[in-house]
Amino acid sequence: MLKRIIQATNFGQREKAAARYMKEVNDIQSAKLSRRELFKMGLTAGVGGLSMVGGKNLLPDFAQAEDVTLISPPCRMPWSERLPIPKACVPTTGIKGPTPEKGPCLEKHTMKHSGNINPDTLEEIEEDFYEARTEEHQRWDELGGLAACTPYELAAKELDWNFYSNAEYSHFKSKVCTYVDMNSDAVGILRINAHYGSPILMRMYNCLPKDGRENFGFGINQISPHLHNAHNPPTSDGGPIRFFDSGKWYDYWYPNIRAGFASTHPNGTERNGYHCPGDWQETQSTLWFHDHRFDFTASNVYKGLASFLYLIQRGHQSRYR
Ligand SMILES: [Cu+2]
Repeated sequence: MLKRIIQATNFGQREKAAARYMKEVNDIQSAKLSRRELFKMGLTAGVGGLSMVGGKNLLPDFAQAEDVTLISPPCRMPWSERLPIPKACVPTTGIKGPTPEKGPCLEKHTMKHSGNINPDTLEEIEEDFYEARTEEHQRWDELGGLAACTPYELAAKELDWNFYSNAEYSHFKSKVCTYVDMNSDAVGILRINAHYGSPILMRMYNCLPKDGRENFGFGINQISPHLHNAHNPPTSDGGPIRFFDSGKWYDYWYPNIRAGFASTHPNGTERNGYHCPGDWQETQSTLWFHDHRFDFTASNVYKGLASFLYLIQRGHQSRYR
């Protein structure tokens, strides 16, 4: 198999392999087999069933892996579990520590968390956190400041996770990094329910392991949670180079306002009986936020640093669970 891959990286070989693969795909299509029939023949699972189709060798070139030993993951029943509905984060009753003004907080917050455990006593260790944000929130006072915000406190943590519900594999733990709602202890993938016109302050603590090398192969312990899309100030967007270290927090302020509110549509727009600040055509809905650390976005997201933010018009929430 390895030899084949090496051969295929040669340009000429790769083109030939691609052409052969496409011919095989076309042969499968012209045989007019349904997906179910292909499964019955084992076409998607192994070598055996392939020769059954018209006596031809229809095995895609790169699938000839007879000498590969499977080491992980263990087998499991396909499609046996329902996809989970992301748990809704619960607003905090009050932001702990100093009131977050538009500028950064200079005091430390001391707290215990399950991501920092004394290995001898198995007790949570007190840890000092400092605010990583250095820039002021733009238009903070104009859009209501803290009084207008629904506050949330989330933490990025490393956890042991078992992807297998089968009791046989209960010991099969993987290290994941994910967001945890500190108010409800719900573990990601999470969901923040947001409404147009109601700003949110999402305080994100970086509780990932202090030693960035203890990352089980990929990812990094610095984070920059980026709310994908939405009309937010750059200070709260989670840009690739606005990442911060373990042991710090960062206040992300989402005004939840439509684009155009300060430029093209300062008086707002009317739509379906609603007055919309900004341009109603800029309305969005199901958003996600994910880590965006420069050079490590893919690996940190793959490790689990992603969640949802549903941004809806107040009055429409009955459509959502
Ligand atoms: Cu994104």
